[in-house]
Amino acid sequence: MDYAAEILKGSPRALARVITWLENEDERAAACMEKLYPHTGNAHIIGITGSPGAGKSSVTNKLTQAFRHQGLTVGIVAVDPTSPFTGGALLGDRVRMNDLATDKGVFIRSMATRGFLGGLIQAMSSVIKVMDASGKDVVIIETVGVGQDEVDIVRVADTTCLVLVPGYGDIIQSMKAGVMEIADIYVINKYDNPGADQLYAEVSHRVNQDTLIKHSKDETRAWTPPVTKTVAIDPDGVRELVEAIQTHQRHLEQRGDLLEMRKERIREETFQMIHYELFRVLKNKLSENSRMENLVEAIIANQENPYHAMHKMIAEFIRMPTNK
Ligand SMILES: Nc1nc2c(ncn2[C@@H]2O[C@H](COP(=O)(O)OP(=O)(O)OP(=O)(O)O)[C@@H](O)[C@H]2O)c(=O)[nH]1
Ligand SMILES: [Mg+2]
Repeated sequence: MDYAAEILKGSPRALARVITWLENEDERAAACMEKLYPHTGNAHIIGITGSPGAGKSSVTNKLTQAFRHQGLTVGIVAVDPTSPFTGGALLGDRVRMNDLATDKGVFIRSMATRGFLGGLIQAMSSVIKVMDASGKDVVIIETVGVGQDEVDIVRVADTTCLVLVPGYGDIIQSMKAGVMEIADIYVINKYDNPGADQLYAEVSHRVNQDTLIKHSKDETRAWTPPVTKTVAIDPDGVRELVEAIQTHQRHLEQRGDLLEMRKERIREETFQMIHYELFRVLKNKLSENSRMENLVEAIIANQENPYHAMHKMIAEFIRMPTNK
């Protein structure tokens, strides 16, 4: 079966299969990605990040409904830092996303953050590309913005939304820690809860300060991140956010930032791909005939040292014929 061709025709089964390959770092994914790549670059990639329980899934759900009303198709990747397959969080997500589950214009997938030899970001950006190639107009990535991994994931998004909620004592702290800087749009969710106006004022103040500094440094990229109010449990509760996201998309397109961003991303991704592939090939090579084990023994016995061994291995590797 030609999975790439099936994905291009929009088959959700083929889409699911290839994403599984990517998750398992199965070699079959590579050939497929090569065929799909020319069909990517059309989707608008939106990152939704924020503390656990901030309402990311609820916001994602409501955004998806809004995009569907506009006739757009949507892919969703929920990144669970713990266990997406057995964890309660996913169950919760399933319930909240129930109304989307039967919609053919929506594809939902959850992904673990652990274990990727080739790097989570690379696996993630491939998953996004598969969804993009399958014809999704919008791809939404939901991730808890706590660890470095999660912050990095957000870098693959065109538009990053940071979901904040009133009543958390750590807001100002996270602002200081630099988590705030990744946002293109701030979302004050649970606006129906007490303390929302105060949080809105704090965040707006902070954004204005930051923007003043940024603008004085770089006039051409001026974008003031809007602070939006949402109530993700209300039917019409994310309207302001939808508008902000689409304004940001137009901003990127008009200012040519999108092209710059994509170039930067291609540069980064290509380096990463080469890096991990070299690593994989070399690691396989070193596992043959207990070579690594012998090397370790030699180092322990003071007959070899790792610096010298490294140069020797690399020199040998560079002379190696490629298998393609
Ligand atoms: N009152 C109120 N409750 C909300 C709002 N948005 C979400 N919730 C509730 O907050 C809880 C958590 O929402 P989720 O959407 O699961 O939050 P999340 O950020 O995806 O959570 P994790 O994925 O577990 O980190 C649920 O009980 C939602 O119903 C809102 O705007 N107002
Ligand atoms: Mg969630």
